[in-house]
Amino acid sequence: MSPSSMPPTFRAFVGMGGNLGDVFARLRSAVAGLGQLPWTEVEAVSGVYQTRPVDADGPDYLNAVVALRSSLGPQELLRALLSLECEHDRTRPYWHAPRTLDLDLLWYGGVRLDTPTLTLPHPRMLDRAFVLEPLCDLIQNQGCLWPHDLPQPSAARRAELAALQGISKMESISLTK
Ligand code: PH2
Ligand code: MG
Ligand code: MG
Repeated sequence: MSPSSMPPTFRAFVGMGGNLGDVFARLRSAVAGLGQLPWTEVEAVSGVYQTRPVDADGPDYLNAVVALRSSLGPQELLRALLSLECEHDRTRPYWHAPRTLDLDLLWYGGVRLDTPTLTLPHPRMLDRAFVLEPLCDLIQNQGCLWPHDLPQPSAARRAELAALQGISKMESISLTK
């Protein structure tokens, strides 16, 4: 395809998490799956964080955030994320039930959307340490740009959320190596 007929690409951030079974293996497999989606490239993958369940029960979660470039539209990307969840044995027995793999579209190119199945940007993304800390890891350590249309939380706010919600970076493991 000549450059002029290439579809435009957009940056997106996807939140990943799980707290059932071999979550680390499923997060790794999900990163590979994201990289195999059509018209989609994984730009960067954050560190892995162990986090206490927020408004949920069950064991601690592992969470991470992935930066993508994609020519899929936001609804197409959402459908692809839901199929990847299914391929990784995701079930939904009740609201916020423990899960093998959760893939949430957090932010997509500054697009604002409010539909029954997708709200962009994700309405709680800046209030959850399990999203904010991996996102800040991508910005501080991997050269990603902060989503241009979102307010950047102060260091004090980040520390407050981290202390309230309980989060620690698992320095010894990586989803890409
Ligand atoms: N996801 C939820 C609810 N609570 N808590 C943690 N620590 N990590 C999550 O990914 C998470 C949660 C709903 O999707
Ligand atoms: Mg979620
Ligand atoms: Mg979800």
